[in-house]
Amino acid sequence: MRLGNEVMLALTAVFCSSALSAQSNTYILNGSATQNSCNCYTLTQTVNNQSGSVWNSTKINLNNPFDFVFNVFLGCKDADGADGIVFILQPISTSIGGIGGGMGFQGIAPSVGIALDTWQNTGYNDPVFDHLSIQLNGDINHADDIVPYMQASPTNPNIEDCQWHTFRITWDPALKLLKTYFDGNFIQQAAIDLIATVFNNDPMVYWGFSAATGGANNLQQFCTALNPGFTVTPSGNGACDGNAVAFTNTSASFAPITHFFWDFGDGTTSTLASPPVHTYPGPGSYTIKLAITGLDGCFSDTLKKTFVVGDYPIAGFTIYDTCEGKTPRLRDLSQVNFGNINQWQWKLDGNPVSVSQYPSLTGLLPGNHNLQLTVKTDLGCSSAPVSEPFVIKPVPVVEAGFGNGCVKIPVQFTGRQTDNATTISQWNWDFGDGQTATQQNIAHSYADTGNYTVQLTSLATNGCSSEIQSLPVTINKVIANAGRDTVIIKDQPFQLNGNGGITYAWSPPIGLNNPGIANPVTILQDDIVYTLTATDANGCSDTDEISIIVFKGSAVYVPSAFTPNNDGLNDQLKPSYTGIKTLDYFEVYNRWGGLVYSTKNMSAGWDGTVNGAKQSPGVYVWMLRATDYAGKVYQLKGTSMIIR
Ligand SMILES: [Ca+2]
Ligand SMILES: [Ca+2]
Ligand SMILES: [Ca+2]
Repeated sequence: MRLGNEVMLALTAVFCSSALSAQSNTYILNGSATQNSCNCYTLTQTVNNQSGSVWNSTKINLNNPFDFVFNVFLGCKDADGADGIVFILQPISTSIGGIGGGMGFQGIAPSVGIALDTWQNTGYNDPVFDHLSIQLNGDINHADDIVPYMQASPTNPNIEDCQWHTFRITWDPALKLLKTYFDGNFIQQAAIDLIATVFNNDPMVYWGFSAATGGANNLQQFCTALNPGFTVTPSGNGACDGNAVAFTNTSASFAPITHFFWDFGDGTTSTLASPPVHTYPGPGSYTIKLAITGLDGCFSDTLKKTFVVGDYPIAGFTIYDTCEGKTPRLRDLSQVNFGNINQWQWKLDGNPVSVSQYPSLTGLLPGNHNLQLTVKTDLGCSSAPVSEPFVIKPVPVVEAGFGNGCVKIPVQFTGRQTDNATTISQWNWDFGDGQTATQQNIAHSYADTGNYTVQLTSLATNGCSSEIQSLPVTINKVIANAGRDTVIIKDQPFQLNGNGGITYAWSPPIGLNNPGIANPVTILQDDIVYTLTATDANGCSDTDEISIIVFKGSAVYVPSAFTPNNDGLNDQLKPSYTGIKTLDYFEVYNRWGGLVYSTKNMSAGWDGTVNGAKQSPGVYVWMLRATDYAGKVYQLKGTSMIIR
């Protein structure tokens, strides 16, 4: 920014509306300065090359301490915002100021300036950040500073942030200490005998602000502080119904506060600096207001804060009896009219168990229990505790007894109760083959072989079910084979050949050397049918029969006549065979030697026709060859007559 140290002369004098204090309520405005309200002034507008200053019209005596609190506004432009404002003590005039980087302070001597500098003038060794400095006699070059400059805001290198900030300056003549604060934070101090060192032993000085713009600008303002403030106890969100609430005044003001106006939001008010504790008429949200008036006659804005008075919640819940191993069903029914329940304290059988809305109630032992709940709101209001009894009911315990079985043979299933706390009212068998039963003990037959999963549960009279017992069962099957039917020779040993099982029994035992083995030897005199019972390792069994014919001798007989008239008697010429194993042929010829019939089938015979034509009565010749079971061959020839 361009150097600017022009000193301006007085232009205007403006008076505040109240005349409560002759010393502090009259201010003289110069240059671009304007009054915004009773206690607030604009020093420069957003216009280049402006100079504004505001001076209290009455000198103060530096032999007395002061504690000045201001609100300052450095504008809304940072990089292109300039130049800053300076609090100045000087004995010369109420009509001085100047434009540019000197901020209206440059060149004024004797003087003390406390600058809030928002433009970096490298020629004056300004840092890049907005800074606070304590300087003497209008010398703005930091090379000559009596104490180091500091960043003006400890939290932000930029104070041209469109915000109001507090700016406090105190003077202690006993300690000869000048101290500065920004937004409530101590920033810098200078230990200096101002009266003797700077002001040539004259304690009387004017105080005021100057500000300037140059090639860049900002809206720059200050107020003599008139900031209402208070705290409420209890702090936080609020209080519970019926509790006393305390209010503490924390207002900050340039001039002494002459009047307080409290509105507690419930129709009651107070004008005391420290109002008595207050009890609100009931739960609700109240708007507390405080406005103050300074000794200079200025009225503050009204500070408003919302304060919530909560009511007491009512704890409530329902809990349902359940069976051991299950979690009892729980429903929180707590309620509150004002505020929000955000804390739950559960006690189970007298012991704290949870602070969740829904505690985890698992693994409880059977028996009588008691659950207690106390709730609290976000306003800190607690309910009375409520309790509910509940019961964890015992569950039956059962065992299933059975063994592996055989197809279509009933398997015995046995249910056994092993607890003594329940009375079982129903048993539930699932045999794994789609069949179920509800008896304690029951026989069940499986239609097919296989591995099945049997499940057993029981239901007790208290409504609780046992855990599912799940066990495998194997169903087996045996197919007995006694061998093919056969013909054997009388009195000759014959070995039977049974299979299909592990153990065997042949019945009847006639002729057998051992009826209890698979392959006994039999010697027979007469035909017999044996029944073989084969049994496997699981006890499954099956039976099969073998029919044995005993060959005792052979014979062939051919009738000498037959009567093929379809009367059912002797209608065929058919040999009878005894002990014959195979027939090679049986042939019939007519009287002219023509073959009229031939067969190898021992159950067949001639019906007296050839190609459907009845043959004439008379004599026919037959020939036959057959072999018996002993190997004897019959070669026979003879005649038979057709009789019609
Ligand atoms: Ca700036
Ligand atoms: Ca500067
Ligand atoms: Ca800045």
